[in-house]
Amino acid sequence: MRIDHAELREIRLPLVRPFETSTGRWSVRRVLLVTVAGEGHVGWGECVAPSDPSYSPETVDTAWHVLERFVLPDLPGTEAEGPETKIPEALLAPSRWIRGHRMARAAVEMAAWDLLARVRGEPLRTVLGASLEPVPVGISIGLQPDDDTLLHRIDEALAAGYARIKLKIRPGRDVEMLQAVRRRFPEVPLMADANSAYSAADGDRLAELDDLSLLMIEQPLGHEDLWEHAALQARLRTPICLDESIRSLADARLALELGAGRILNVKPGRVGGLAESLRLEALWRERGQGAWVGGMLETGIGRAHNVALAGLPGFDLPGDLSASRRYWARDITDPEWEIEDGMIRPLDRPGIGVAPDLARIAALTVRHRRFPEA
Ligand code: OSB
Ligand code: MG
Repeated sequence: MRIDHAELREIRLPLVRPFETSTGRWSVRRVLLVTVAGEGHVGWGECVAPSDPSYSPETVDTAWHVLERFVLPDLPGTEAEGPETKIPEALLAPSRWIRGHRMARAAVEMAAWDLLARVRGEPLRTVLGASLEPVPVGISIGLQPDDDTLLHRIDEALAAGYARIKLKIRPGRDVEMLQAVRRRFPEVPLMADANSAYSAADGDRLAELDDLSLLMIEQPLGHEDLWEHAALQARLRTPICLDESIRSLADARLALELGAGRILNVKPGRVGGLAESLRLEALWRERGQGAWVGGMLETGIGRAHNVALAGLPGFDLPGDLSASRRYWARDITDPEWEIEDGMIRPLDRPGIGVAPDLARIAALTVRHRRFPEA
């Protein structure tokens, strides 16, 4: 497979409602889209880096810089053959020397997976080695101004069929808030995500969550605090799920060795792409630990990659996949993603399955570059 040219664009898409976490508030999603063209087909990838470095060091602008300056200029003309699942990473070999910037590189790697699947005429799910079965879907609900609003949002999510509710927490909106939710919804599969809002000194407070039958507590401590997570896990009954802390297979091996968490949230952007996600899935499955596919407020394009990945057997827990309408008044793909009976179904069509709405994407584009230029 050969890549002839690539394109990079930034679009801006307003969220239907602001999304608030312990680190800040998202109102408009700035999204970088990458296309790679070759063999008569075009593959699409989405960069999940946010506007600011609050989730990881990467931002939309660092990703643009690294892609424009170091990754995409070397891509046209690269060729790779051999075992199918090695091709996307092999196509990125010219930029293997780059340290970090995984979200930037993942956008290209994922576009190469879509291209590979389209060239083969198979759904991305199939190329990744997964079935086309629908998968259960959870929802991530941001911080709300008060408990009444939160309970109302949970009612809406349950009515929409979501199979698991994840609530964002932070100091000041944690134990009492979750107790109120548990009183109202004693049986709902519930979990909390702190996005690193706590430190090792908050162990007593976090231990109070053990009485709430949470499925897991996601990333309570700092993004570099694996050792502290291990100490916390040793005193909690509730499983810890790691998100920000796991950027690679090496991080995951260390986390397992330390006992830093029992459950893994895999976001392909965070770990550098789908190939690394497959290695994480295999590792976690071999160890018999729970795992699921996370989200970063993606458009229908990034969501399609996540839905494809979520079909692998190691992802045995509902992912943060969500319907398009949860975030967007109108998505940029045809069709948009829908939930049916708490499940999301991959499309039986080549590649990511959904068609990017080119006219709408053009109308939303604020900057654009082509490699090689025209
Ligand atoms: O921590 O999982 C997270 C959104 C943006 C950044 C980080 C996170 C999230 C979510 C939303 O929880 C997941 C989604 O529905 O896309
Ligand atoms: Mg998280």
